Amino acid sequence: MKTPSSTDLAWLGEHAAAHLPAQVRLRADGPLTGTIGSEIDRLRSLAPGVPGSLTLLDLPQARASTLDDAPFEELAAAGEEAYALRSRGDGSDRGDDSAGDASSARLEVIGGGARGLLYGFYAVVLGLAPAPSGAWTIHSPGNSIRMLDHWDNMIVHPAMGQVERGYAGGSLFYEDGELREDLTRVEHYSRLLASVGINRVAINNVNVHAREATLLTERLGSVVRLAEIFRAQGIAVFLSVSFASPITLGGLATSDPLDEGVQAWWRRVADAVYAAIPDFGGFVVKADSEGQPGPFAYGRDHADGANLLARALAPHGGEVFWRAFVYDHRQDWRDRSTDRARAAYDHFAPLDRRFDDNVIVQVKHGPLDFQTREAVSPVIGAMPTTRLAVELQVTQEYTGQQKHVCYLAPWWSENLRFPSGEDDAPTMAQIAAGSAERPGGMVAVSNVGDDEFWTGHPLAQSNLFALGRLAWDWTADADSILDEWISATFGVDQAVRSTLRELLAESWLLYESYTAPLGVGFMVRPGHHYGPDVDGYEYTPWGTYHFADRDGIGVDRTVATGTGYAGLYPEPWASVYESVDTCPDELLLFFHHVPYTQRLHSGKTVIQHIYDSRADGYERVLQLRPRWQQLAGLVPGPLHERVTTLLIEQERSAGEWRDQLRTYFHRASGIADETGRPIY
Ligand code: GCV
Repeated sequence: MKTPSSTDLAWLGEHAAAHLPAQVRLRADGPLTGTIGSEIDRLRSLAPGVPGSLTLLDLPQARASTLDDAPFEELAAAGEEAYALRSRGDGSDRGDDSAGDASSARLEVIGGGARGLLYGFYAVVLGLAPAPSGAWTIHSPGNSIRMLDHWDNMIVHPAMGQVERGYAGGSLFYEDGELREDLTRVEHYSRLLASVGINRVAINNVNVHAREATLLTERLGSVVRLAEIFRAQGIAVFLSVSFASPITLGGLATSDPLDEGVQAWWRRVADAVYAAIPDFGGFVVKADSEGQPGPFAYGRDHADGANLLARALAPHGGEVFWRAFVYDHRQDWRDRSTDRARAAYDHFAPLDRRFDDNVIVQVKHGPLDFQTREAVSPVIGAMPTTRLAVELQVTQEYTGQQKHVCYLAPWWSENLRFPSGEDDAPTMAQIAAGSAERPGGMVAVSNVGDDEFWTGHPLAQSNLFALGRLAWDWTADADSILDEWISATFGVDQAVRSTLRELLAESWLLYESYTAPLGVGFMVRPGHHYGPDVDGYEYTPWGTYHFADRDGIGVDRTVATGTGYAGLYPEPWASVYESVDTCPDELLLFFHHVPYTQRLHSGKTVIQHIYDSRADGYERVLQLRPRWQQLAGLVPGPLHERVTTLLIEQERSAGEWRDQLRTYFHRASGIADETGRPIY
């Protein structure tokens, strides 16, 4: 564990507490039951005892109280994660010191259940929920699944490190192959997660190695301890499990999902897990993907595989998160007919209706792999009777690895708001959210490690915060979420706020501008995936190609002449993407192979766009550091230093991207940059 830290270095620190009106005190209103109850009691005890009050009541307490005008029935209908909020007394919405006579300020929060009460408390502390004076407002999550997956290994993996695609140090949970002794930071982390509404967490890598596989059996005690911590914040713990566990852990000869011995083994294991952790969440599974074992080995499909585990968990109320990230990672680059983008659709869409009720198919938001820009996965609209969760990547594998500033909420919002068809067709987020009978939601890969700032790049905390906020309400505006995060973390100093807004708000588009162009993706250094390497993946088996030659670039995914991928979308998208004329510029090379002289809707040719945006992007990166320098003395010194160091690396890396891409495409196309800027 690096320097011990606290929530002070994140959004639940001193600035967040400042959202509580100075005059408001937390008042105990009787004991709550259960461990979340103890947590709420603890939170109540944190506030200063001064005039005014914050009343925290759960529904039964509220019904028995004097708050007889509260919206009890509506709140009960909104569910146990909902809360009702009202401010009274000083006319201010959050009891801002400057507003009115705050000595009589009073905030009242009623939780639909214990979790709702906890969320209501955090919303007040962080200033997340407007509470108009006098009127009750009810807040409830738009998704019932709001989950973070950790790709943490117990043992440091020789190639992937301790946290696969982790850029914030080692694991928060494990050290030297065992659970950490001191789990104080896990407690802090669980509060950070609950404060933005996360209610599920998976505690080990989906690539399940030998040691981590034993969390299911001989190391279950570690899971019990983590579950105790997360339970206090209303968060259910999940394990990533290996499909081959009956063989590797159980000594069976097979893990065939239709084998009765295998079924009995999973039932026995699930029974033992629930005996130790009665509120255990369930399993996350990566099967038949990048070398992980799965049902294909036995001629079975992914519904057979998922239902095997679902049936072992069902008697206990557990869930299986079954990942749709299934593709051939040993493809021959010479084979132009195989398209990795199609794979999840081809494997999963035909299985709609086959999954048990407690299976959630977890689908990456794009068909490739968390690229800076790619199309929306067509799987999400193709499985109407299956419970789904959209998978996002908070850890910045392809988006700057927490060395580059890259606020991802605008990118996630764009995906979540994507309309699945014509007119009133539901958005991707609405489809994933599902219904009361078949609830789904959002899952994301965490960006947190044992780093003192939690996320390596302190500004990458904004992504963790935003993920929770969007999982709670996918319609929330990315800029407003950014403002919430800034005020909770850094307070309300105007200079700090406007600088951070400038640095972060458009940082995803900035990152896109100097990396792989126009939706073509990848072009990163194989293995670690950081920095430019245009042909790094071009002749590999991973299915991640750009097909650039002297005449043109891009992947032909049309129905007419390409892989047919564009035809997997409903209208209008199938037609929009099929034609070069209507395909959006930013996805042109994702869907089409075009000559360098192809004109974009922007009026530029493809080649001039590549030249210009890489050079302009780099120039804009150079403006970040001077801007950040203005905050010296206004934000904590160590944090300022860390960001400064990382901005220097971002400049270096963006320069490398600029020069490699401009030079590569000049050499490939032989076409001059009309601005005459340097090419090597
Ligand atoms: C956990 C990408 C990453 C892998 C990751 C995989 C996945 O391919 O590079 O490290 O493995 O996605 O989502 O399973």
